[in-house]
Order: sequence, then C-alpha cells, then structure tokens
Amino acid sequence: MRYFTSVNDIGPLDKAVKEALEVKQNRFAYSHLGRNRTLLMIFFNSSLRTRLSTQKAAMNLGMNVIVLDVNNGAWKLETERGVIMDGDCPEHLLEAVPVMGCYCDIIGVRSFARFENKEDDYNEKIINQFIKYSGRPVFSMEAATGHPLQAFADLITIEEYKTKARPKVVLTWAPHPRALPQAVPNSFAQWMNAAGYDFVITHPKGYELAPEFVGNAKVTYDQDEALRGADFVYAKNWSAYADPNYGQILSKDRAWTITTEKMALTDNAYFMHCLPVRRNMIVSDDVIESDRSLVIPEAANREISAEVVLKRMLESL
Ligand code: AN0
Ligand code: CP
Repeated sequence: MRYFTSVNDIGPLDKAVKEALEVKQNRFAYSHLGRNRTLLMIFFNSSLRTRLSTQKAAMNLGMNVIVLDVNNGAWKLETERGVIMDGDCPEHLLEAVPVMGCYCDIIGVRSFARFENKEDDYNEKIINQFIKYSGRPVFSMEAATGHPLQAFADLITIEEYKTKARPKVVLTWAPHPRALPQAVPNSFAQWMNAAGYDFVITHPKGYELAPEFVGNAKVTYDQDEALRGADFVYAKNWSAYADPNYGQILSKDRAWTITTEKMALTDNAYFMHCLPVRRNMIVSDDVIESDRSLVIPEAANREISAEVVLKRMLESL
C-alpha cells in the first residue's frame, strides 16, 4: 500500500478486518518490519487519539517516529503557488514537503478542511501535495474530506460488537457550537456502505453530505424514525456541505442531542462517537457513561487500524 486516504485503498474489507483482529491478538508480531524505518507525522491541526495511537502503532512495528506540529515550532507554510511571499509565511509547502520526505520512509498528514474554498477542500489540496511531492508513502490522519483511520477503527469495533450479520447502523448529526468538517461522517458513510450494513443517515435539512460519500445510504430528516430498531448509533456534528452554506452552522438544535430517551427508540443500540465529544451537546452524560457506550473501545481500535495501514505500507517499501 502506497497511499491511504479512503476505503478504496484498503482492498477487501473482510480481509482488512481479519488482519486487524490478528494484529490485535499479537500487536508485536511484526516488530521486525519497521526496523530502521522512520515515520514522520505532520500535524496542521490538534489531536489526542491520532497522535498517540499512530505513534503507538508505529512503535509496535519497531519504527522510529518523528512528530511535527507545523503550527508550533516550524515555519509557517504558504500553500498557494504563485503568491508573492511578502506576508506571514517564510516557507512554501513546495520546498517543505520534499524536505520532509528526505528524513523519513512514511508520512502521515493531518490537515482539516479550511472552509475557505470548497473546491480546494474537496480536491484535498494539502494532502495531495504530500502525495505528489514527498516521494514517500502517505496516509491520512484526517484530511479535508475524510478520516479513514477513524472509519476503519469504527468498522473493527462494529465487527467486534455486532450480534447480527447485517446490523442497522445509524449516523446522526448532533449539535455543536463550532463549525466542524464533514471528514468523519464522509468516511464513516463510505466505510459503512462498503461494509454492506443496513445504513441510515439522519440530519436536519441543509446538512446533506456530498453524494459520493452518501452512496446508497438511506437518508431521513426524521431522527426518531432513523433510530427505531438501530443496533449502532454513531453521533457526529458536521457543518453544511451544500452551497451556498458550505462550512456554516445552520442549526444548534439540542432536540438532536442523543439522550437516554432517544436511545430507548433503538434496539438496545450501542452508542458510538469518534471523540473528542462535547457532552450534553452531542450526547448526554448518561448515554456516554452507559454500558452501551463504545467510545473507549473505538479509540482503542485506532491503534489497530493504524497498525494495519503502517504494516501494509512497510511491506510494500
Ligand atoms: C474534528 C472533526 O470534527 O473533524 C476531529 C474529530 C476527530 N473535531 C473537532 O475539531 C472538535
Ligand atoms: N478521533 C480522533 O481522530 O481524535 P483526535 O482528533 O484526538 O486525533
């Protein structure tokens, strides 16, 4: 595997999940693979889970790891070609990226949607420059339109906890005070569709996701209807995708918050969220603390999804 930015890079999902569960049984079985190999993790945005779980996965594989917070200690990077660089940025991404490639074997990039220009975000302008100019295998640690390591971890978690072959999985929008990217719901939808579950998306009007990610999912504006009979409830906020409101907040309606009453509509569903989560906006204290909450097992599986991706990249170096 040379690049990992979407479900299309991972091959058959049953094989990937099987490999993940094997890695989870013995996460040090491949510690020879990363000997004398270096992972460089580049963060343009904050992280707790991705930073720790990906570093842990790389250490399980015997790799050395370098972490760079671009906004904390590095030169501020210009990303537009053709600008006269008389402003804030002393360095251009077009030099910085190939330089970074000199010091490592694999690069992970976190670069959220900027909401300045929808085309740039949906063309994945930043991570694609790493793919084009670093000369190294590159994987997404959440880019502008997707968070595939999270969706892979979520898939592993559902496979571990499901009690039917084809569970009903519901992705529901929930309120949040700040505008968030569509990356997590996009990837979750893409991976759930690929897994072939009974998959439903629910959100208020105006929060429609990009059709290429929604695929054949059922979409409804009626959250209660969506929740009925659900086996897994995956809550997440996102900002509007559709024009002319791209990147904007259209609603903070706390009637969409996942509460015990809402969970009572489901078939004793598990609650899921990628974290970080704002309690009593996205989900009530009671639900996230209940024995049906999978937020910690999901986070734990981030180490596993990252290890499978790094293992496959190391195997193809
Ligand atoms: C980010 C998001 O919604 O994309 C990261 C989630 C993994 N969340 C926040 O910025 C709060
Ligand atoms: N879920 C997730 O990616 O969390 P971080 O933003 O803390 O890495």
